[in-house]
Amino acid sequence: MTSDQSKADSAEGGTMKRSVAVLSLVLLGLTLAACSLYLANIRPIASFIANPTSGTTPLDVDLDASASHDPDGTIDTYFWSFGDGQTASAVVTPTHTYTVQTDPETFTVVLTVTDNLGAQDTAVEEITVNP
Ligand SMILES: [Ca+2]
Repeated sequence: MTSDQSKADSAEGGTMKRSVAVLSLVLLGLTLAACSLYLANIRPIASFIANPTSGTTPLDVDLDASASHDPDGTIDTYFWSFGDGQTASAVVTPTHTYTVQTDPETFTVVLTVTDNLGAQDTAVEEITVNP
């Protein structure tokens, strides 16, 4: 009776140890899968066209980021910094008006795109505005 009881206990202990080992392996596998997914993510490519890139104030510039893409996913966000202190987000084809007072000025437009896994890329274009 005592011997049977101890056998049963030890068998139960063995099953528990196996369960813990299996759970550990599953967790390890999930961690490795998450890491490889993150490491394998290819960065998106930011690209845009500005038209025109120079002119007299007030200058309406059409910006088009539709050539931006992500080789292995999708682009989640578009963020524009127009170079004159103003910004825009969630717009692929904004139009921005530049104004200068007495001297010509060059503004640097920076587009930042973020893919579905958080990787980013930027593209830059300069706009010259004459009074
Ligand atoms: Ca990607």
